[in-house]
Amino acid sequence: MAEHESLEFGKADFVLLDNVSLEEFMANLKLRFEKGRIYTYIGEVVVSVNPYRAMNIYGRDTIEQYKGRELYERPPHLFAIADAAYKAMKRRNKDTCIVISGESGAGKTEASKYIMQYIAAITNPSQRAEVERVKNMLLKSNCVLEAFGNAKTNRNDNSSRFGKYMDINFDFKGDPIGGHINNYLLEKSRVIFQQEGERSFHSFYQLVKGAPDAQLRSLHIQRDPTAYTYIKVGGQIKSSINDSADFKAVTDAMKVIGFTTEEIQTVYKILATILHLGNLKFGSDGDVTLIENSKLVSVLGDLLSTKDENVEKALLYRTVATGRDVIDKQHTHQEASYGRDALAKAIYERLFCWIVGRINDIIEVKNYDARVHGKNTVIGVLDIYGFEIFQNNSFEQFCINYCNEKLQQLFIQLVLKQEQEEYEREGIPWKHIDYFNNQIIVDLVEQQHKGIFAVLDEACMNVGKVTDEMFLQALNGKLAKHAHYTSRKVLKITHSEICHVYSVVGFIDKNKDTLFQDFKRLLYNSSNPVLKAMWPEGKLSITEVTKRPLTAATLFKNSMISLVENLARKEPYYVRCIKPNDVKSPLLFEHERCKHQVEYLGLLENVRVRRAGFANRQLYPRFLQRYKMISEFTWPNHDLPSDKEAVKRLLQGCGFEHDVAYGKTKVFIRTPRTIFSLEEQRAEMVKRIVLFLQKVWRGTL
Ligand code: AOV
Ligand code: MG
Repeated sequence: MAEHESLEFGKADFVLLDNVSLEEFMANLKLRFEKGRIYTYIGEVVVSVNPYRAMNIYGRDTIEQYKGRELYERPPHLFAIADAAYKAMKRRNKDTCIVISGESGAGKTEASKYIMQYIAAITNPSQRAEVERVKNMLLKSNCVLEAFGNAKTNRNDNSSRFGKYMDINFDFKGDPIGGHINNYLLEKSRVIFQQEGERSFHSFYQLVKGAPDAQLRSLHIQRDPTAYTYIKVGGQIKSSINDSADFKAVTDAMKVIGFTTEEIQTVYKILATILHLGNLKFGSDGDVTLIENSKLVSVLGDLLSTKDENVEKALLYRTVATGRDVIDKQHTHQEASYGRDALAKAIYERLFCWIVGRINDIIEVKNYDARVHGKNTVIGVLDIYGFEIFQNNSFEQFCINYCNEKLQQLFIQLVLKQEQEEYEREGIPWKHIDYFNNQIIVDLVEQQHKGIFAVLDEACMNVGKVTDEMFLQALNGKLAKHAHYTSRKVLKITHSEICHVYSVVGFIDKNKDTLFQDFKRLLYNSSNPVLKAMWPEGKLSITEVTKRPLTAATLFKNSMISLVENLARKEPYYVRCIKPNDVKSPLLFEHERCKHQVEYLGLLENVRVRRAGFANRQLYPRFLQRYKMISEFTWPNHDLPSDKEAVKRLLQGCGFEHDVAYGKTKVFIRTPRTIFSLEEQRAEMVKRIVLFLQKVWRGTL
């Protein structure tokens, strides 16, 4: 419990507050932030406040201080949590995960990178080349994924626009041997539209500003981001980021990871294709829809390695099967624009998923035989897009915020609910602590038949024209009585401290996520093998396509459910990030903003549960097995009626009686200090026993 830290910096663990009240919690959080102590514990949970300035606390010396130490031996730090997750994995053969949450701009992505750097730094002491290669890949993959998946928003200059869960696999020695990345719903609408003050994905600006002249020429791109409609909608071209330097870093990272030259070229061709698509204008001549700037068609043909006439046809017509006939139906002006935008979004999303897939091919664990090498264990790191409410919130925010609610529910389940239930099960005296159970909000969104996603899907299934207003009416009809749902013109969810408000405009369209089949066939028939490989479903002819693809909401819901199941199977460690102000200031601690976050993250309840609770618990036989040598009553064997009695006697003998409680099957230990002391005594005894045995063997006793 970091007692060596001076109180001048506040309490290093909120559990140590004199009174657990919101006021005291906030005062401690503020004091520590102002003193440059950005991390504070709640037991084993790290609360982090974004410092908005470079901190000198992530270097080699700091890493050394945390390596192999127990949590409470050093001041609170991300490294301590990373070390705890690593130790649990290594010592106890457990799969662990580190879940990082907090609103947009609170510091999740930065935290996830420091955690990965720490793990990379403390592993592979023998410098095995293969392990070094894997570590390098894992670290380099961040840079590439951020280029393609992050963007400047009004909340964060480097906002993650996708969710990321990365597993790092370890061998029996505890060295990384590979990994796997799962990505969740990229906010692809950003490819064609950004709110005022925002940018599209970094990758576009990097290309336009950073690519060498010759490369730009070959892509028919000018060095001027304002020349491209899609990436200037937000009116924000500049950011605090150096796009041109990043271009080089990202290209180098792709090379190091193992992307071939042809692959890298295709990546940039796709970006250029999107930029050109955005400038494509449709006009009409009587009933006929035309492409006004038809010169762009041949540019697109060149970039996509396909015939110009195929590009033109796919943009202006769609093939439809009517009974046995297959005909080409011309798009209206509006349909053509819709198709163009859908194509731009789809190829960017496909590119992103393909990049993740390529990275996975390269980092996946190879040649590992568990029968020979023992179990391969995993540490997962989750860095998602944080809760966000803008002036105008749409389907994307709805999904992002649902994801945050679901993870909050997991936190409640694992930290608050499970803890209380275990005390009850074990018969430990326990005062119930009230907390808001988020399940009701999660159900409101994801429940079968009745949830918002189900109502949305149902609306999308209807034949004929379904409008967003009809969807809203259906919601109002089905959910009118729900305590947390209110609606008139907007979709609104309220609970405790949170109020989500969404405009339903675009929900139907974004959920259906239609991409005309013709585009899929166009891309599949490209003579560029990399591009072709991204669109395998283009192989099917119009009469072969029968299945309606799953909706965006269903895909997202399913991926969230499996993510949560995956996390729940692992031993979780938590980092809870807080954003101190909205102006990115290192000095400002906005009380109300922070209080709000503390409340909806349920941190005070967390302290209460933790305080009433016990830091450590172990089954009686397991406890005895580990510590029996430190007591004359239990070493080498005890003659007491039960293991429970033996544990009692052992702990009485050590003077820890006041710090423990005895459950039906487990002993509960309140403070980590007691465990620490037991460990020390054990280590001392083991040393003595070894010395004794050595003497016996040498015959010197
Ligand atoms: P997020 O991941 O939580 O937002 P980031 O990790 O991108 O937030 O942090 C936002 C910005 O805050 C970074 O770009 C840094 O400038 C600064 N920052 C965060 N943590 C630190 C730190 N430990 N030290 C110094 N500066 C920091 V989002 O992805 O938008 O939900 O969607
Ligand atoms: Mg982020």
